[in-house]
Amino acid sequence: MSTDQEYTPPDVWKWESESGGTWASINRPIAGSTHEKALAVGKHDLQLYSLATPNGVKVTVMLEELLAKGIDAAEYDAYPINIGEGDQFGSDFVAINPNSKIPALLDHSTTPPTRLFESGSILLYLAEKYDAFLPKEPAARTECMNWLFWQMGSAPYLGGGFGHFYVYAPVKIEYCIDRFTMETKRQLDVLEQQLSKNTYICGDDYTIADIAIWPWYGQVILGNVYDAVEFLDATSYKHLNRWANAIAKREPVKRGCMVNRTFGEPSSQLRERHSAADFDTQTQDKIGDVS
Ligand SMILES: N[C@@H](CCC(=O)N[C@@H](CS)C(=O)NCC(=O)O)C(=O)O
Repeated sequence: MSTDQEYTPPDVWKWESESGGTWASINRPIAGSTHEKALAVGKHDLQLYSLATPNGVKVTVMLEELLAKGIDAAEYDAYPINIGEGDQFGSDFVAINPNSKIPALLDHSTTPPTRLFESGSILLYLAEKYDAFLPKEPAARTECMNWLFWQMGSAPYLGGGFGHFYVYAPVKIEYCIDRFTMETKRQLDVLEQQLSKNTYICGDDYTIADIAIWPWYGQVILGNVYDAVEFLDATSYKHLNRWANAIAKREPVKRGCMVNRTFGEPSSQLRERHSAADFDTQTQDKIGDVS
């Protein structure tokens, strides 16, 4: 890889070498599966294949919130997909998500099973299926959709832009870090202003807009993601901190953050989940695996 400041692109880009950086070994310019791999299937209707990254956490928080509301039909089996090792390019996974990214969900309550990919689509599907965390009144529902889609369009600048160049890139490039820090701080201020007038993103009620936005913006503000609290002057966003802390204290959010987690404290990792009891007995510390 060239690390020159000045780069003249060739007429036609070619995939010649790894680009460097933390995720270089899994980056490819082509889609599709690379190997045959069957996925395990558990006993519940909902089968989740994911990882506890912010995009994955959106779905596990939603499922744990539904269960906490007493909606037992939302019971689910969750299996970890190791994106660092290329599990997302296995044949069964690609059949659920042709885009090869977690989270992916199969709903076996329909025939044939319904495949779901894209965290926003999954949240909306679950909210409609179980009639929860989505306002019914048309104007309120539209506002919730506005923020859900805001997240889907905005978070790639935070994750793929800021996070990539601040944390993962093989070299620190001032231009890139400046560009995406500017945009990230603008987005944080969008949320700060919205939350200065509302308890939750869309008003008085906690909705799938909060469930989509918190795993990225809430966790960046709290320092759980990217360790950039000081760099972003995150404590200066008072309303955003109030909201982020309130959501972090919810028990279903704490549980959702543990599911399919393969990093961090062993007691915080419930790599595979099949029932609520697993939180008490199956975390990495309890099963004696601290790898
Ligand atoms: N827009 C997608 C983004 C999903 C996504 O980027 N997932 C990442 C992990 S956070 C992934 O699976 N990366 C693997 C890869 O790019 O190969 C969603 O919200 O579901």
